[in-house]
Amino acid sequence: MSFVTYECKGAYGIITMNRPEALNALDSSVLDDLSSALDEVDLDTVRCLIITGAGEKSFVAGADIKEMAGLSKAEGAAFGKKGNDIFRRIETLPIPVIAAVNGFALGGGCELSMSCDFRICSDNAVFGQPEVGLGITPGFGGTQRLARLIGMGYAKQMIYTARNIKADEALRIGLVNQVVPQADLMATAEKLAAGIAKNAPIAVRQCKKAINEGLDLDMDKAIELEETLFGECFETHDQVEGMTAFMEKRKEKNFTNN
Ligand code: DAK
Repeated sequence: MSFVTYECKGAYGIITMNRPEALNALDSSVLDDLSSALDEVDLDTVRCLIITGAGEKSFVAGADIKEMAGLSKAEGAAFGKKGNDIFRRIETLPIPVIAAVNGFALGGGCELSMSCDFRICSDNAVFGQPEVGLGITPGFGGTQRLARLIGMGYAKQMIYTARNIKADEALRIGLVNQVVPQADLMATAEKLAAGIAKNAPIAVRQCKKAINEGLDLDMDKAIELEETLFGECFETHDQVEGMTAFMEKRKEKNFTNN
């Protein structure tokens, strides 16, 4: 039985973290299954991915504390690398990834959501980096991505205090883009994914690359990167189609990912 499921719904796909008896906590098997679920995504046809958690209580309640409890230094580092490699794969996946956070997103769960392009959440969502209360540092990118997302001050406060925050505070500090009633979460995420999937896929991919890679460069180099990626859109079928549709005053566009 897999702890992570993948469902393809045409132009978008849904990955569900599915270990509800442990609030979808991440142990080695869950991480392996997440990696396998990512292998299943056909990047030629799927244009957006959603990651969510099974059940109404939890997205992911963190790395599995019971598994981590007995790790040696070397095993701890290896576990950290395993998670980091997968989260980095999500972050650099050529298609956009939306985290639909349906409850607890603590520790590794908050970090998983931050490896996605953006987050929406249900009104019962709770975010936090409780690691220092467990005697460890965030180990799946939390010390890096949280500060980049919400700024150093809030990130340091959240990490040093290990205090959990509710959905409304997560919205206020920019950790999530939208809060919706739990019953509407997946419909909202799917509508967003379908909307993204309607746009020219090559252009969307180039935007993801430009934003992700550009943020690590100085402005001159970042602008050069944008110019290169912009130039690469030309002479594609989808660039010709998008602009022709505008000139013909046509709403329907036949983007083919070519
Ligand atoms: N690990 C293992 N089991 C967990 C879990 C977790 N993170 N969270 C929940 N569970 C399990 C509970 O043990 C319980 O199982 P049983 O005891 O019934 O068998 C079941 O899920 C239901 O949980 P509760 O009974 O506790 O449910 P409540 O509603 O009362 O409480 C809660 C929900 C989310 C407030 C509570 O479960 C909780 O505080 N969970 C732990 C949250 C947490 O501290 N998460 C952060 C984990 S630390 C690194 C790599 C990675 C990391 C760090 C370093 N490197 C190696 C460098 C990442 C660290 C973390 O994520």
